[in-house]
Amino acid sequence: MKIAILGGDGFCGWPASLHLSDQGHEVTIVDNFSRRVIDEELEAESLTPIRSLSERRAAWKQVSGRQIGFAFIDVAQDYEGLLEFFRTERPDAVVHFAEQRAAPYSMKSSKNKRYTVDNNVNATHHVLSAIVESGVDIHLVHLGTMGVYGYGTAGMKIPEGYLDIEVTADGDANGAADGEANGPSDQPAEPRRIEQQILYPSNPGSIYHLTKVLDQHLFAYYVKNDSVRITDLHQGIIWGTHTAQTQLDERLINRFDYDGDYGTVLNRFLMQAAVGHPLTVHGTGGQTRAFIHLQDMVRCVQIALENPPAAGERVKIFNQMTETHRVRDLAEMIGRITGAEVAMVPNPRKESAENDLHVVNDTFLDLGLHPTTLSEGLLLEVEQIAEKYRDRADLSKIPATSLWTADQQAGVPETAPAGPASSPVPASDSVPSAVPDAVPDHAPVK
Ligand code: USQ
Repeated sequence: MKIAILGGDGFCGWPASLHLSDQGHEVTIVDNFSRRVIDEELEAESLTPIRSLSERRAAWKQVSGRQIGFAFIDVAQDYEGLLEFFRTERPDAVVHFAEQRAAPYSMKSSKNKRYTVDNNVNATHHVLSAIVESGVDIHLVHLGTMGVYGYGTAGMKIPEGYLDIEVTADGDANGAADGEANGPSDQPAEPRRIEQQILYPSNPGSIYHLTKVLDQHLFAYYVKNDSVRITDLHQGIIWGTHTAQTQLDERLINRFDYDGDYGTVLNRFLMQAAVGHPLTVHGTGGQTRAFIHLQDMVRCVQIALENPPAAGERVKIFNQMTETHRVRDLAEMIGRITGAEVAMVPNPRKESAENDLHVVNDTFLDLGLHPTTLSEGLLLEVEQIAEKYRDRADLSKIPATSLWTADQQAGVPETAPAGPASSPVPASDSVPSAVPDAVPDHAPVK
């Protein structure tokens, strides 16, 4: 299959590109390096030393004998470039990872909120519009989030995208209300019960999550009007950093975000344990979330590509998660196996202090996913990766300081160490080595 990976230089996009290339697909990455630019803006780079995309692609060719193509396109801003790309490349499938993905980053300021909405909603709409205008029969696979549902369960398992509902129509067969005149037969009818399926009511917890809700409506419309074939993957929190391919060569290494904006909870706790920082549990730690290992993510994307919806079929929605955990339970478990201290810090987010979460994920299991669930061995493996690169960490970047409202407080532990983890990193080293790759290059490079 010919597959374009939008956002293929990022945390999910890079390992997915490698996995699909390894499967024998013809992969082209489309990226504008926005994630590397944000690294510079936040002065918080990946804990692992990621290479420039050109070096990554060259290393992959050397290791596997396979080529990954590249086109520099800002999907959110350069509609014509994207359209031209679809027309000339004619991909069978597009995997859309090209969105700003951090909730805390999206909540930092009004500028960040506007950037996240503009970037994410424009990117998704440009992709849909360009698929229709190009006339190419493309299956779109989009990385969505479990966060579109919110994290309450209303006493039931969260279904895969659609909720069964039943409405009562109290009019007669012609829709007139009881007692209303309605032509020849003016007999009130028995109330009728009508079954329907609707998109599960959304309840996003950040501007970032809200953009994925808006995406869902764009998808529903383009399926209805243009019969675009779309799969939306409602993904939980990723943990882990390696896949089978990223660990083949140091130059293929994936990102490891640990900072307060981009680091996600389980990887952050493992990194914090590795560098001797207290584990930063926000609030009571009663938040329950869905998780999936990075290796399962790439496999799920492959399964989704192999099982496209038919033209005219509604958006296929898969819950891309394998297990749920409560934040404080994770912290306690990591504290137990690593000896790390657990710190309860103020919650910088406006979110429920405690919630249950039960989720249906039957589609991927039925299609052959064998989940990689949390195990001590795998957790320690992630901690060891963090330990290996601990000298690159800037501990002052660990606490989450992006506040959801002025009423929240930063998640800073009372005993937090600050500054570099051990040997200081010279300031010049904090500039990502990959910047030369950010030079615009509109032609796909094969
Ligand atoms: N949390 C802590 N301590 C920390 C970091 C986070 O207690 O040091 C808590 C947060 O307050 C939150 C939970 O852990 O209650 C999850 O936070 P997170 O940063 O791991 O995850 P989130 O902001 O929800 O976003 C991440 C990804 C996003 C993806 C989402 C899937 O960044 O792209 O869509 O996970 S989900 O959470 O299922 O919506």
